[in-house]
Amino acid sequence: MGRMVSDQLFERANRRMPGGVNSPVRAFGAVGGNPFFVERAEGPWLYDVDGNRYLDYVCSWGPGILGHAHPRVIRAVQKACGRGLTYGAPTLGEVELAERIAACVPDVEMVRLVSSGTEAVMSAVRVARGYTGREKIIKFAGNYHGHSDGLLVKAGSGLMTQSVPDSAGVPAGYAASTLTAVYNDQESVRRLMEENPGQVAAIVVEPVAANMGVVPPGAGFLEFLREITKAQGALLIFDEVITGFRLALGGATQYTGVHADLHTFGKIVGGGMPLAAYGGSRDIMSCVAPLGAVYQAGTLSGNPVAVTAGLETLQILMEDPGIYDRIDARAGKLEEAFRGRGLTVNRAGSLLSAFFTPGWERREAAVVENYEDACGCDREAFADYFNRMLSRGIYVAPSQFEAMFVSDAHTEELVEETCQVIGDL
Ligand code: KE4
Repeated sequence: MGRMVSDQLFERANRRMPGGVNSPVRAFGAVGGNPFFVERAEGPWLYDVDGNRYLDYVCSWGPGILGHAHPRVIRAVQKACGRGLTYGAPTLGEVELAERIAACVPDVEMVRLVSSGTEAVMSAVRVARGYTGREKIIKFAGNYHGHSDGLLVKAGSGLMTQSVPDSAGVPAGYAASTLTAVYNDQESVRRLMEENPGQVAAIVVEPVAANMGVVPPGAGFLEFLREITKAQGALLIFDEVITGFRLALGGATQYTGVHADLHTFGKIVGGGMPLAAYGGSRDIMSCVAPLGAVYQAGTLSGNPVAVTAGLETLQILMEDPGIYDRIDARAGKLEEAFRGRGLTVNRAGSLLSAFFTPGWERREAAVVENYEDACGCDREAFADYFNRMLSRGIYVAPSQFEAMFVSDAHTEELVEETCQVIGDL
């Protein structure tokens, strides 16, 4: 089927919204053509306005670990809506969600609910600065932590997709307080710490990078970050907006064994609704207003409908932790299929990326361990792969620098079919 209605909608959208979208990477800029407009989603499927159906490996960029429109989550949200959409006052649900996050992630004794991953990471960095009294932060090239000014430096995700790692409009002063290291390169971190003694408030890191494509931490890398931050009096912030409740119920710490001072969450924790969170020890989180001097607030923070979606999602995951074994195994099948095509694949649990590294056509072995490796990939080859998959009804992220997500709704049969398509590409 064609995509005539989507094309018409995209034309209308472009008249009223920059790029016709509300988030850049959705515009298909890196892969050509126009994006399809979604009418509804269910389980592993997206249905567009022209009646096409796609097997969805984007899962809304991560929240959809249970698949779309999980019946229990929908029922809970429908009931919550009947009690009103927002109160701007404390609710039982917020207490229960804070308790549930703390039960899953032992580093988190206290948590603050916010409305987006950007807000969560921006706030966690402010807490680290307030707690340490220091200004500078270290991030990693290719890591993406949302679009707050100080973190749009050498960022991944849509900025890499558009080849603009540093956004316009960010005052030089902000960028000056953000130091950039090389992911998986301990020396690059050590050098920045030595050049800025006593000035680094925190290292913020994606414990498994997923915004330059998936790049897992090399052996000892996270352990090194934990040691050097402790030795230097800086905090370690795990940005778990993607990895939280994705790699395991306990997120990156359960998956890697490495602890952090602050964790940020998004996507899954909100069950697909606008809800995110940041948290850490009682000592550190006591800095946050109204308890402490670090101000952070939000009209819709802890929104009762979003909290309901998050609570029900985490409840389902806690009742059936076997989900993680299932989605990890299915992602492993996809990994095998991509390797069978001679592609370099990075995978962490149910997160994976196939890279079109230089020489991929000749099946030349390559590794992608950092931003520079990822930047060297063949974007045209990726675009061709994306469109060939889409033409076979399989929707992967429209960017080499995003992850492929597997949900519990992706059955073994559907994954097997996908592997066939990958094999025939
Ligand atoms: P949001 O503000 O988009 O909810 O979260 C920002 C964020 C923070 N930290 C990490 C590790 C993230 O991956 C993100 C957002 N992820 C992108 C996709 N890689 C969101 C998709 C988009 O920008 O449209």
